[in-house]
Amino acid sequence: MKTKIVVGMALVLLLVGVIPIVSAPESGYIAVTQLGVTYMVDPIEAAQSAVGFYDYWSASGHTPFMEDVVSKVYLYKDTTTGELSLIMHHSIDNSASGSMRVDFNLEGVPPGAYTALSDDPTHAWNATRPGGHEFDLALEPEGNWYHGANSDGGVIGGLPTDEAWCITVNPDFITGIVAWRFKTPTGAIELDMEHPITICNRIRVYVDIKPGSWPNPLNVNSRGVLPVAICGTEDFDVTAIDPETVQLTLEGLGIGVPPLRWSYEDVATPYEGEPCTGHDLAGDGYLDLTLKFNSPEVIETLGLEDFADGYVVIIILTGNLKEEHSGTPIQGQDCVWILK
Ligand SMILES: [Ca+2]
Ligand SMILES: [Ca+2]
Ligand SMILES: [Ca+2]
Ligand SMILES: [Ca+2]
Repeated sequence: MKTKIVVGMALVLLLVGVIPIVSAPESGYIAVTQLGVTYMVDPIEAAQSAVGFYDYWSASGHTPFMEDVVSKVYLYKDTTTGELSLIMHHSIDNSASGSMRVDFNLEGVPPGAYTALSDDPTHAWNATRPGGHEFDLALEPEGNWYHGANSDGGVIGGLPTDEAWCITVNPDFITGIVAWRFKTPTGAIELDMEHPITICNRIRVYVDIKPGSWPNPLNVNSRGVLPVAICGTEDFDVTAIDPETVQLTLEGLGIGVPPLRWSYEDVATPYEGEPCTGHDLAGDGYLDLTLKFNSPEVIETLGLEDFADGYVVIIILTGNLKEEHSGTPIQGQDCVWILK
């Protein structure tokens, strides 16, 4: 047993240096979905409020991400307070590209979120909109923007980080804007301007691939089943999960593999260390949802045979709670060690 643990740790130390590890947020996971493809995203972070970051003056925002005739959406975290916001902006101050009209119709904005900023705060151009602002969560559509030579946009503040929610943005790019992007800390996701996006904060669940063992070797020629547990805790009853919605996938893959069958048994203990480290503990007194996946199907659909021998791959599990628990989205992850 001691030898096995040492080998496992050596493996992790060897591989962590060369493999991009996606760090797990403390409370949830944020996913952006458009046309069936889901991307995991992190918020932009800075030590100031979202309104301060938007830097509204001269009828325009002045964030570092503003771009002529391009619309951007992103999540923003104020590291001094932890407040999570959603920032939207279109084009730039002093644009010479002519006028622009954009509407955003939002659905699913969670309770507690509020209109933190409207660019612009006065709405003189549209007499049919009852006073208020160009961006206002109390109006329909929430975003109703027109500008000549400046930016437009808005900020939603107060998004809960410890509960699940999904905001859908239905865009209507009427004139002027030529591209739409979701900005991330490392780049941007190019969005289709004709279709809505859904931004979801999911409840984090603890996942254990091959419960009771670590590291989790997966031979790409395996013909059997891959056991996976979703761990129950003092605060989380796994019978709230709808097992039929559970899938294994990879980040950004867009498709997943459902389980063959499932049952309820105490076989695993949550592991709270760094991603792609683990333990071989079995039951802890809390009931787990145990799922069996068809190994060849997982290997083929996730393309695991394309990884080199010895690679450690992050496997993502997604699903939903049952309808009586509002169908709340859940997500967790664990890693497999590819063997050939
Ligand atoms: Ca305007
Ligand atoms: Ca403006
Ligand atoms: Ca395991
Ligand atoms: Ca357990």
